[in-house]
Amino acid sequence: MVLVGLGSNQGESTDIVVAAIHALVAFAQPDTLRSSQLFRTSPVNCPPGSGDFVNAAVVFDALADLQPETLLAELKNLEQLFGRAETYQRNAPRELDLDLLLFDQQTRDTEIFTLPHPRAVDRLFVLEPAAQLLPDTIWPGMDTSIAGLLNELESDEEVYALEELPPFCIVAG
Ligand code: PH2
Ligand code: MG
Ligand code: MG
Repeated sequence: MVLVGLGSNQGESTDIVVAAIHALVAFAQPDTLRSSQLFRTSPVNCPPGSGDFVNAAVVFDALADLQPETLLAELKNLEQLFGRAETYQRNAPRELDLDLLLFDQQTRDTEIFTLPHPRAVDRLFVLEPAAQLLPDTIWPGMDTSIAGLLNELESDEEVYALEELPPFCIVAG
């Protein structure tokens, strides 16, 4: 099971996120990809003047032999394909951000990346969509389910479900 977080706050964010959800099917076993609702969220730790985000999450069964390292590189390719430019400004507005949140119960702590995604559990814009998909999944190293983490999180982030429907299996919001 792979959990990916999607975000966009530049360009046609809803269209970009929906198109990116479609693109992720390429890494999924047939008919396994499910999407959360789309959410409009207030920017967290972003430069002044940054716009709201569209956020979502998807879960799928990874193709056989797909490793987290390979998937991470593919996600980066997709970000660039959707127009994301390299920048040195932290959390600068971006057309597409694809974060590898979970890959089964695997963990990594290398130069390239940390798995599970280290900041995910502090962020409502991640946990809210993730909890629609995998409420009972235990977060590796935390002894708590995603629904439990969401429940415990104290946050002043604004996170609203959008009317637009994601292209796949819709989870009750
Ligand atoms: N991503 C960030 C930083 N801040 N805020 C929101 N609302 N949504 C995001 O996806 C997001 C963010 C870094 O990737
Ligand atoms: Mg991110
Ligand atoms: Mg990212």
